[in-house]
Amino acid sequence: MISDTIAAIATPLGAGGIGVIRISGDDAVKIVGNFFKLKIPLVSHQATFGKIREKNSDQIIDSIILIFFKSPKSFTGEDTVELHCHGSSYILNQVLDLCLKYGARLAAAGEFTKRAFLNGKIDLTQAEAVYDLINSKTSVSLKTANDHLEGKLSIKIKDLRDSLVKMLSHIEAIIDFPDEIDEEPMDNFAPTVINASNLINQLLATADAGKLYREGVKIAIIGSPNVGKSSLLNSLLRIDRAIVTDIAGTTRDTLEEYLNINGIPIQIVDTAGLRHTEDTVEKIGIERSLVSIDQAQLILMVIDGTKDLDSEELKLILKLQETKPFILIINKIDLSDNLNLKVSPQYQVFVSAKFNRGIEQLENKISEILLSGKTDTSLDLNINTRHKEILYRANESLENALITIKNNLPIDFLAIDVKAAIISMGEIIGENVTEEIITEIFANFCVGK
Ligand SMILES: Nc1nc2c(ncn2[C@@H]2O[C@H](COP(=O)(O)OP(=O)(O)OP(=O)(O)O)[C@@H](O)[C@H]2O)c(=O)[nH]1
Ligand SMILES: [Mg+2]
Repeated sequence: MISDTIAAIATPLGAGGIGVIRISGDDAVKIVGNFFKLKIPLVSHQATFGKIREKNSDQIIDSIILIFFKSPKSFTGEDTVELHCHGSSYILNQVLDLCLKYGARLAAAGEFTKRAFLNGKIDLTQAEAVYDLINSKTSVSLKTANDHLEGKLSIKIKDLRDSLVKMLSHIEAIIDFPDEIDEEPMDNFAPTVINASNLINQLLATADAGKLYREGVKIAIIGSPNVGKSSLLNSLLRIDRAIVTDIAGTTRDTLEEYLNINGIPIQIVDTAGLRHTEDTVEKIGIERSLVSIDQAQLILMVIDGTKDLDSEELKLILKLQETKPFILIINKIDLSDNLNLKVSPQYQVFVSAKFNRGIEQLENKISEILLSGKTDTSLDLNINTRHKEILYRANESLENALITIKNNLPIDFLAIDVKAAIISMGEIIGENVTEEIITEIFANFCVGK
């Protein structure tokens, strides 16, 4: 049972216009009353202006806006007070200290959201959506998070579970009251099981895209010196980020940046040009380039379209063909575009990094490759890895149920499998989950959320 009152700074530390402290629990109002003159009666959802200062002290700490949310109409479901202070980490820490001094406990990571879940305000998919919302990097991950927060996934899962629960009670009635309820041909149960399994497969098909949009991928730009790798980085970023010169070996260290390509969060790395060198610094840079190639899920291999491929480039392309998805980028098409390619990579794009030509085609090619085989257009719910594991298990139970039906085995077996599937579905929305799983989910949150 939740009994104590928790407090935390809910906004990021550092100077800002405002900074918010959140206090949740039975004693929230009483605690705040020790350093803020409350207007009685305190009205829920109304802002009150006032000063923070300890009783019997002249020292003002801050002038703030207080908002009270009376249980159960708050995010956590408990009495909650928000103190909107000026955004100084010194002020916020002073006020937080007062909360702790008068009886609040410092909230653990994600504890406000955990309480919202434990108090039945949101289910587990919605709690996960709160995390995704805070961490969303592109419009696609934002939409998924909002969809899940609205309960779109929960509704699907609950409908699915309800259909199985209905079937299970029918099966159990047949088992428990054999004299009163006529036995049914096993085949009659097949459609419900098949429907459930189909929907689960549809949901599973969104998992890979979900992971891609949530977590993103790492892409490395590689190639010989002077082919235009840094120019390409700059045109993808649409800013002059990396140094570009006509001197071969300009980029000596890897350079990482973040991009949003058609809704996919991308970490992009510009690397030092690959060549044999005796220069110590350049050598280390090239070693780092090789590490980046290893770590990337997709490679952009740049070549100079005005020159023939040299033997090193050919070797690299052949190696990539065996190991990694890559796009061959033929650069400098403003100078010449009648290149006679000796290789036929699966993907190639012609660009002029200097004059921003072909960049959009390149971006589309990148998202097309990353999404290939991952999108399911019928359901854009983008489930996460935890949902995926549970749905796999649920599907296994349903497959067993189908085997029971096909082989006309005793109906008790069917009851066992359907029950297992129902329990799995419950785990997704947070019914019958262990304390361990709950702790793991909320441990990823930040303090104050
Ligand atoms: N005409 C033309 N010149 C380009 C293009 N892209 C790059 N360059 C020029 O090629 C030279 C090398 O460009 P960088 O972007 O520094 O090449 P890099 O591959 O990063 O080179 P290193 O860092 O030395 O490995 C510069 O003078 C660029 O202006 C292009 O599309 N067209
Ligand atoms: Mg460079």
